[in-house]
Amino acid sequence: MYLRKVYTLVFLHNETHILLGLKKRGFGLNKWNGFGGKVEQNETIIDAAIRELREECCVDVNKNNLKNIGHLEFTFEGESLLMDVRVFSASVYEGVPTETEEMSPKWFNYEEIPFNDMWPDDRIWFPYMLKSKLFYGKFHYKGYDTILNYEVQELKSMDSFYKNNK
Ligand code: 6U4
Repeated sequence: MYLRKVYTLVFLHNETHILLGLKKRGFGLNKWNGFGGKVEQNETIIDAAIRELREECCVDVNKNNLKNIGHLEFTFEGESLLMDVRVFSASVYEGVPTETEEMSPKWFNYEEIPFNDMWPDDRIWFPYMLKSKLFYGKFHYKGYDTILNYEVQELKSMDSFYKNNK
C-alpha cells in the first residue's frame, strides 16, 4: 500500500509561451518546473494551487481561471510515497512573475521547452498539455533520474476521471 500525498502543479501560459520556474531549493532542485507544492491540512486543492503560485512567483490567480488539465502519479522504487499531482493551467492572472527564494521564473516558447533540465517524465506528458489535451500519467522511478515504467493517456474529462478513480 502506498501513502498518497496530494500536490499541485500550475502552469501559466499564453498563446506562444509557458512560464516555468527554476527550483532553487528542495525537491526538484535546479530543474525547470511548474509552480506548486503539497496540499496542507484543511486546505482545498485549488486553494493550495493559488497559495503555492503566490508564494513561489508572486502571481495571483482567481480560482475560476484555474483549469484542471491533468493528473500525474509518481512512485519511487523502495519508497511508500505516492505523489498525486494535480496539474492546472491559467492564462488569466494578476501580477508579474517575480523571483522568490524558491523559484526563478522564466517564459519559454512552446518550441523551446528545456526538457534536458526538467523531470524526465515532463517530455512524455508535456505534449498533451501543449496541445490542450487533458491527460493522466503514472510513472515509476528508480531514484530521481530513471523511469522504470510508465503509462500516459489522454482523458475526455477530468470529472469523469475522478468519478471513476475515487
Ligand atoms: P516544501 O516542503 O515547502 O519545500 P512544497 O513546496 O510544499 O515543499 P514541493 O516543492 O516538494 O512542495 O512540491 C513538489 C512540486 O514538484 C509539486 O509542484 C509537484 C512537482 N513535481 C514533483 N514530481 C514531479 C515530476 N516528476 N514531474 C513534474 N513535477 C513534479 O513535472
